[in-house]
Parts: sequence; C-alpha cells; structure tokens
Amino acid sequence: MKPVKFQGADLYPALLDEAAQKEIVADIRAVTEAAPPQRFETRRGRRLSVAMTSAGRVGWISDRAGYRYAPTRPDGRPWPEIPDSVLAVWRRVVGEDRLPDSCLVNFYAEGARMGLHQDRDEGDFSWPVVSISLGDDALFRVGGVERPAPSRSVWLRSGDVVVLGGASRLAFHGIDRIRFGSSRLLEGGGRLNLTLRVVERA
Ligand code: MD6
Ligand code: FE
Repeated sequence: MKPVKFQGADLYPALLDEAAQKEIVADIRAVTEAAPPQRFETRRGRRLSVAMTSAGRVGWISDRAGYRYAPTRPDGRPWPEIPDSVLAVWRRVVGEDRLPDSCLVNFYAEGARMGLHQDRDEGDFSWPVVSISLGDDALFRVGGVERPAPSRSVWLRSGDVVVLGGASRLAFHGIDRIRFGSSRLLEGGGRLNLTLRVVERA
C-alpha cells in the first residue's frame, strides 16, 4: 500500500482492517493486564492526561526525576513482550532488517490530549517511529523540526498507521483532542495509540 505524505510523514489510512484491529486490541489487553497503564507525573509534578504503559525490552516512564526509557517498570518488573500482531505492522511498513525494541501504549480517555513534542530519546534516529491508531478519532498535529514551524492537523481514525521517518523523524507532533465515542472498537470508548520504536543502538 502506498502512503499519503502529510507534513513529511507517511500516512497509511485504514491500513488495518477490523479483524486486524480486533486482534491487536485483544493482544494489547493482555499487555495492559500485566502492566496497567498509569498517568505518569512530570518533572514539574503535573500528571499527564494520557495513561501509558509499554511492551518490549525498554519502556517509557516519567516521574519527578524526568522522563526516560527504563528496562523495568516502576515496580521493578520487566515489561511484557511486544505482541506479534503489533510487530506485523512494523514488518509491513518498515521491513525485517530491524524490529522495534519498545512499544509505547497510550490510552486516551475522554478529554485526554498530548502536547506538541519531539520523540528524541531513542538511540538511533535512522529508524522511524511507527504509530498505530485504534478506537476513537484523534486530531493529530504535525509541525516541523523547529518548534515555530507551521503545523497542520489531520484526523486519524481507527486502523490508520503513521510513520515518522526521514526528515519527519524529529518533527514536533501531538494530539489536540479526540472525538470521544466516535468508534465502537474499544469497550467503553477512548483511543489506544501504539508507537513502535528502536530505542537501543545496534
Ligand atoms: C498519539 N503519537 O498518536 C501520539 N510519536 O497518540 C505520537 O506521539 C507519535 O504518532 C512518534 C511518532 C508518531 C506518533
Ligand atoms: Fe510522539
């Protein structure tokens, strides 16, 4: 499938059919049962509106010491493995040469949003970040590599996949808002976003 270019990113609308989406949701439910998502605190003591957990060799955490990738969960236990159904999406859009070692799981309840940020804590920016949207629609904003650069927004729907690679790898991006209740994929509504990353240097 050929992607659509959006602000330098590759957008694959409806890459995942309903069966593929349901399989991923079931596999991620096992991840979130083992490692429940939490609303992390920031260095400034604010709590993020998005609830997060991870799968893979390293996971993303935040606390009063700041944010970072960590080899264990805050309770000291390892992160669950990245499900094969999720790795299959990376294989489709990136290939087999290297697989991601971290999958950040973001859950957006009603009113949750994510401010404009760059993903720049990974060891090797030559690998893209692959983002999978499931559940409610989300307004995704992408700017440039410099924060003041003009930005544009696009509604991401369940089953859409975005690849931030190449010149867009370090682009600022965020989620302005979700349309709560717009999808029936997730029981109880909300949005699940998975981002696959290569964190450790080869
Ligand atoms: C989200 N996405 O869609 C947040 N990061 O909920 C991201 O932060 C993101 O979509 C890196 C690459 C692609 C993304
Ligand atoms: Fe991001």
